[in-house]
Amino acid sequence: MGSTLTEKILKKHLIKGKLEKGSNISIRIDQTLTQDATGTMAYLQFEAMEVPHVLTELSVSYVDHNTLQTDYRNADDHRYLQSIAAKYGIYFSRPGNGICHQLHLERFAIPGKTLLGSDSHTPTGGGVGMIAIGAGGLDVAAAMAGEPFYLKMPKVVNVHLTGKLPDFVSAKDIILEVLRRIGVKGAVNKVLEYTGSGIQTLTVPERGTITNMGTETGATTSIFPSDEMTKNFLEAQEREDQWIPLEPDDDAVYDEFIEINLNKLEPLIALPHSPGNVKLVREVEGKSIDQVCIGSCTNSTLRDLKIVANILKGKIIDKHVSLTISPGSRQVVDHLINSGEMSYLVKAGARILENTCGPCIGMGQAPSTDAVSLRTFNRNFLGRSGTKSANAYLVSPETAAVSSIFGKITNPRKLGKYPKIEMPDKFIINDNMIISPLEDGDSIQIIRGPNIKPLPAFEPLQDKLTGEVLLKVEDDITTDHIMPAGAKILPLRSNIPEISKYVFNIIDPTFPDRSLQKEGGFIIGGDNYGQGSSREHAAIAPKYLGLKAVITKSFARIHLANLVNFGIAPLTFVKKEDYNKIDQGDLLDIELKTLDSKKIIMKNLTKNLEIPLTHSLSEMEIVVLKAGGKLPFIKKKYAS
Ligand code: MIC
Ligand code: SF4
Repeated sequence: MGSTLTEKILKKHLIKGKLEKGSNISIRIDQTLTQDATGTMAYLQFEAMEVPHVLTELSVSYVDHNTLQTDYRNADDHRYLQSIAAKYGIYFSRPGNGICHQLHLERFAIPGKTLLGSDSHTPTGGGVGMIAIGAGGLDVAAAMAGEPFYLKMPKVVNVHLTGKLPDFVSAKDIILEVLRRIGVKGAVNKVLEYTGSGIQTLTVPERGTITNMGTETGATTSIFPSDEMTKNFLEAQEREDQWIPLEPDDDAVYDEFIEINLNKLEPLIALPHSPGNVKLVREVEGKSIDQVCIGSCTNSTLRDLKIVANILKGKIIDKHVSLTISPGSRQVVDHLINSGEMSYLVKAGARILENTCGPCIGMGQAPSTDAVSLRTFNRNFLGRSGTKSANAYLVSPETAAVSSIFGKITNPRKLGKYPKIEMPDKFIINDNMIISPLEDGDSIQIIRGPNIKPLPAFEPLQDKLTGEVLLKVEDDITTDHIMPAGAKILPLRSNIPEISKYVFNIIDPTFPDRSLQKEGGFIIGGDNYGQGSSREHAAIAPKYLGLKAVITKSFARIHLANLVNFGIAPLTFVKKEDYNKIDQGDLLDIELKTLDSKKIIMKNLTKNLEIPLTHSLSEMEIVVLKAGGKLPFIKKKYAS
């Protein structure tokens, strides 16, 4: 019986466990990446581990999220991160150099390696045939300290592509089609592995768009083989020595199968407020738009911006539309300037922003009241744009650019002729905004600004949890609901007491005060609780407010791990319908002595009911949870 590519790479990195679906395994991590919004906390935790130097083959710290710098706080974080990188042997990508995933793909991703990143879109690296996984900052800090990464052996889904994309249909439409078929929880604890003749037509950056947004299906990661296309890409990045061929065996056995005929794909669009709410562009054509944002780690490659530039060449955007462009990297900008294509964008009226996440995470460019915003990004959750009443739609660069001309959601085919673009054989390489690690960083002083507060210490988990249901929520609650981002809140990422004031701000701004008054309590959730980002602040800040356990129908992978890492019990209903037996305000009593047996009894004291609960935690996770989280657990380990 042959192996999938996922199994082959995992096998090479396996430390403990068996590669059997659903069983707990641990793997060696070769590379890590962090970005500044999660990185400050991750490195505070790394420092607490007291390891003198990172133990990975390569670790990179990117600054791309918090670059608005409306006061000293973002800049202080950048300075802290730069000093940490110098001290501990980490590459440092300076603010403005580009978006972490795009840069990592260009400069560092290597076929066959493992990458763990403190950002949920780390799977972008799967575009060159590596196992690239998003995780909470603490797990990434632990990997830098040489700890293995623990995960459930995922099922492997074969996404078999045939045919060739028609004009005006691009990689974004492929991943939107995957989302249309399986939705935002369709691939939880699964890997999406791409094969078929259709993949030969897709370049690495196009593959990166697909693996990037695979995150929105809940997948652990997504991966393409390493083939001639990969070789060409690495050659063009002057990294041909890092290429190795990698593919699944012909008789590889997959758990599930999805077939997509690229010839038949049409331009697609995700409607508010979920990336899984996918329709044909022509079904919603004609709706007036106020804003178009092109960029993000999904669609800011040279190919994407060249297509946009050539669609806009000689045209002017509609007078009611604001068009922003955030290029993925300086390499992309350099090419656009050299080729003259940057001027097509400028002349058409585009507002050229920094090479950062920008509007994707609400860092500026919030749309107007009730606006319709068309974005090439990967997420359109409620309020994420910075304007709660706005409606964000997710589309390809082609659909975004053509729509910006007409001022309405427009099928890009209306443009008539698909522009031809010329891609360079070699990319312009200029790594002077990446600072290499020092041989010996011992003498480096860490620089901490006043906004950087130490991580609060948390007590071990008690055997019996009592308290009130502070909030009851529906299915598919995202980490953007739990711990919103945006220009106002993101600068508080290194200050837990301050950021905790915004927990659940979008759903119920009274949550933080109520929680503190009641000395903590519980949250009741539906399916896929905690989908979306890797931000561990969605666990740490509620923990700071006294959250003891979250009881749901099911959890998203990264958030579940983050809850354990910070000592919050993630429990699930044995019978999903028991969700209906609890209301906000009910008093609960949960006995955790039986955690190991997975059989837990919860008493609803208000309604005088007993409700059976369970969990999906491994033995290791139970130990971590009981210790009050991963940090006390690791500290204990290094102390002994
Ligand atoms: C996101 O796209 O939501 C983010 C911002 O990149 C997050 C990380 C964070 O919250 O800092 C992610 O995707 O993990
Ligand atoms: Fe940045 Fe947006 Fe990508 Fe997150 S999804 S890393 S905020 S560009």
